[in-house]
Amino acid sequence: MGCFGGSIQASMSASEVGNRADVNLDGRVDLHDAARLSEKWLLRQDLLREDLDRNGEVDGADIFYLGQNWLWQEFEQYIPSL
Ligand SMILES: [Ca+2]
Ligand SMILES: [Ca+2]
Repeated sequence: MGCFGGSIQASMSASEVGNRADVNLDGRVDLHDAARLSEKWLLRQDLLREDLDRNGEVDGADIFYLGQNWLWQEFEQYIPSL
């Protein structure tokens, strides 16, 4: 448990399963997540999923984080052999 253990922030730690950039929790980082960020663009509020770097605002740093994780997938796609 980190410094936020037992608090509401504990559920938003960097060690959570998956990828923070996967805002809609569908197992990949793509345009759907970018759309979620655009809906909350420049919104200042604590504990927003779209605030990827957890600085209290949905801003350019979050777009940068999304870009670094672009096309991430939770599971490898099944590619059948020929
Ligand atoms: Ca997603
Ligand atoms: Ca942010």
